[in-house]
Amino acid sequence: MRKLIAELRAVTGPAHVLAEPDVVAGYATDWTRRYAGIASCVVSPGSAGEVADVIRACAAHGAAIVPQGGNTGLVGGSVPPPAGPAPAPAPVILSARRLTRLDPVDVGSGQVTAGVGVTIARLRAHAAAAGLRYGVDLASRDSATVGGTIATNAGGIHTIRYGPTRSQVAGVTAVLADGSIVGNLSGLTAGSTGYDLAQLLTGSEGTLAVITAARLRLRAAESPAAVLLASVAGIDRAADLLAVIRAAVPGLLAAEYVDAAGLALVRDVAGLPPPPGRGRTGLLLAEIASDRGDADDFLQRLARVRLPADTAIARDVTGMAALWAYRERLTEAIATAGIPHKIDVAVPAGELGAFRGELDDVVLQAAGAGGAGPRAGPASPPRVIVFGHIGVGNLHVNVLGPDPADTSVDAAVARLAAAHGGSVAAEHGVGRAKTGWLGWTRPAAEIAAMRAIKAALDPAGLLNPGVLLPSG
Ligand code: 2HG
Ligand code: ZN
Repeated sequence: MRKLIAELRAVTGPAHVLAEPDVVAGYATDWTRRYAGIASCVVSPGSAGEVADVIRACAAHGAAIVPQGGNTGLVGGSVPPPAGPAPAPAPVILSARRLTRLDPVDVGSGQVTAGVGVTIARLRAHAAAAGLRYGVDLASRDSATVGGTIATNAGGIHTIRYGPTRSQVAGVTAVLADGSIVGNLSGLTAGSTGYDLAQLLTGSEGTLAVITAARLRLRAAESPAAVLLASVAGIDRAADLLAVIRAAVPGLLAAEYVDAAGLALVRDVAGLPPPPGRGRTGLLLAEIASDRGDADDFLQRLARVRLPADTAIARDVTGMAALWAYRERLTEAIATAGIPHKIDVAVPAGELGAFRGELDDVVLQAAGAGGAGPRAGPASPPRVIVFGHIGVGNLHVNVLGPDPADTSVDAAVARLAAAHGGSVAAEHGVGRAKTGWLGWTRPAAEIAAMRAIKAALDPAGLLNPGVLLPSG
């Protein structure tokens, strides 16, 4: 191991290989604190060439590589497993921290080239300064990176308008497991010459190659003209109201849901004032773009929609941010209440009510059957919080209470989503958490095809082993 670390230091310079156990442990633990592993060191290469040399050195020593961006992942995909197979050296975390080059915006093509370590907040500000917009935004924008969001095909709050990260990726450069550098950043929209590497790597969670830079599509600038916050008694009501708003007002930039339990918690932890309504029901938040730059246009359209009487509409930046706070501060609020089970799923619009209707019983049953044993049950009933990007059927089910090491609740909720025609993973990736559930929605032939691709590109299984694909 010392020899590998010395070789890595020779590649990047000694300052860019961290091996102090305390420091490494920080990188080896994910945002949830639920997934923590063992790594031998953290290496931060400063160029694609250095990434290639790092990969070659690791391969020579049989050390696995865990690519890592902002480490804001929630499914264990950006951290190593608790213990590697006995004789093999512990994995090396390959951090994107120094791959932060951000080229000037190419206004002609409406694209920009960014290193994988660039944060989403920086990218968005950079695009905005050029009068354009990057289509992906999410609450973890200050830490989440271009690389991590490509690896997981992250969605975020504007998926309803611009699609997930996949829709923004026009090209990548990446280093394969044998150290060869591939891809291109030309951003040619017309250029079809076979397999699309950039799209293959998007959502591959670091298992096929290490992406070093990306060519990203930007959108025309469109600022939110208003944020609307309505109190709704449950997710099916939220879905109904959203359908009406959507039909009346084209150009929704976001459509988000927070249930009553989430609202109570975020108000309590973040000290937020009561929202519109009695504050005891759930919330539907819609962010509306003014399609013609005419700020009053949408109000006339909204006037035709029968909104709940106490709906709040904010049109100034401060007012809009105040309404967003009920949604945006929820993840951090939940983290203060314990280590949650976070189950990111997709459910078809028509099934949202039925899914929610069955959810509490499913959680209760799974929690009872989990670590505490069927008769004992957990000490107190699990707290179920449901929120997320309702406009694209992406729900974040958070459950507090059951032992973080017990995955019964997670599996049961994912199974319920699959039973309703949804997906066991929507925008957070599969990570280490969900590999065993892929077969619930992906046919065996598709999983076999994914395995064949993995075997072709990474025959020694060095790139993020144990992530995305089920072992065995
Ligand atoms: C969000 O939409 C993130 O805020 C995090 O995807 C979701 O905390 C979660 O479960
Ligand atoms: Zn989300």
